[in-house]
Amino acid sequence: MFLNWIWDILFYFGFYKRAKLMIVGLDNAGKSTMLSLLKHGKLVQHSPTARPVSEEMTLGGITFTAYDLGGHEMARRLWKDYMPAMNAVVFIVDTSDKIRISEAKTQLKGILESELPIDVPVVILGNKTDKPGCYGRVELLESLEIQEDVQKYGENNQQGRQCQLFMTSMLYRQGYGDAFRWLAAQL
Ligand SMILES: Nc1nc2c(ncn2[C@@H]2O[C@H](COP(=O)(O)OP(=O)(O)O)[C@@H](O)[C@H]2O)c(=O)[nH]1
Ligand SMILES: [Mg+2]
Repeated sequence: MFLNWIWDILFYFGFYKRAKLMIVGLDNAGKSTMLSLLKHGKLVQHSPTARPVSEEMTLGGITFTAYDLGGHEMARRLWKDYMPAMNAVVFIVDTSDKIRISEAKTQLKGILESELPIDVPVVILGNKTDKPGCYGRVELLESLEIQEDVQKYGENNQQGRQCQLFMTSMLYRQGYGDAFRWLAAQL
């Protein structure tokens, strides 16, 4: 149930420590949708004209800041400035958009190999798994070229950056609860 896990996580993040989470991904990946799910527990459709490049919200002690990557140099410069202050990064990718997957890969590599401190965990959400013909987990690991990052820095390895991939559907409210639980456990 939505409320169970969200309060678990808010409790963990918010009462024991205050946390800053950065939510990034190409535009159209599902970031705003996820924020509205977290905030209202339901999907809110944004009109194309009312789609901000960056958004911020606070729940409990957690600040969620979402940035669109790719095509927006301003946003990119903005989140780079914020990066050193982040406690965790959530990277969302649209698994049904095979045309832009290499663009997403470039952005993700930029984060994993960037000035983001090595102790900041990165969780990757392969979103829109409900769409026909989308990439599955194995295909996504391959096309994003993150097999190594996810294995090498998997849960049992304390060296390097903690990095994990979860498959999600915001439409069906699937997968992101597990992802946030994993993230909370890394902090
Ligand atoms: N089918 C499907 N559509 C989704 C899912 N998540 C988001 N969307 C849709 O994808 C579009 C872009 O989502 P949005 O949250 O605005 O992306 P953002 O640019 O990353 O903030 C919207 O029309 C959403 O309704 C999902 O899991 N499945
Ligand atoms: Mg958005």
